[in-house]
Amino acid sequence: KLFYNAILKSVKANEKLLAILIDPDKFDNVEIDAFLNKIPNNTTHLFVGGSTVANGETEGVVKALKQNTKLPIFLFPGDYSHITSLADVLLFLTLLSGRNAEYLVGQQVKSIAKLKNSPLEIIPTGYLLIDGGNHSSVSKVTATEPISQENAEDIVHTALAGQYMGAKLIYLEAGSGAKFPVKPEIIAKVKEAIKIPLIVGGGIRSESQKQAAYLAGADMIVMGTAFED
Ligand code: 1GP
Repeated sequence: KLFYNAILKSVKANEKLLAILIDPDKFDNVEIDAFLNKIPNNTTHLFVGGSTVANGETEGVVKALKQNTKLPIFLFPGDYSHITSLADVLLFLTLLSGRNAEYLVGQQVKSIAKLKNSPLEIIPTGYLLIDGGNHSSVSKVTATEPISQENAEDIVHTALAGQYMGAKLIYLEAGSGAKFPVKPEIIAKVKEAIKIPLIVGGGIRSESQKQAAYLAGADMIVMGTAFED
């Protein structure tokens, strides 16, 4: 549990984590140097994933990243077919905000053939899609509705259910390219309720949005669109 323990250690030391998300669908391996030079110096993790990624594309991107950076590479898959053992970690996602059995357990079962002999570190992650003001691709692909930000109690209870079910991370997701990110008040309420590290992503573009999310209690922030060309 090398990579998970490192997260716990950072959280304990109150060191904030920053993951940059690479969507293999929109990423050109030829530009890898330029990309790695452009991301912030305080980047701690690279996430690789997207809702719609062509077959084999994730592996190519992970391979290229591995050759060019020492940052830990976390898979953030939209589908079990995106899993590759070349990464360091798999965020084993459960879409807790939705009621689509395929994304609560179906995809997880389908992934096992690939995972049972894989060296990937697997981190059970409760994934909550929160309304970010536009129709996100997560919502489209999974045919689930996000939870409204008006519904703080529902969000907190869903996150806690995830923790009680055994999740080791909770991920609040407003959706890539969200009009507005998860509000600081929501982040604060979830952080107060749970005992496991909290990841927040979707629609975070500015330094002030980032700082507000950290201040509210996000342990790790994920940014994607802000670093896409
Ligand atoms: C990760 O989907 C987000 O949770 C990334 O969102 O592309 O809006 O930064 P952005």
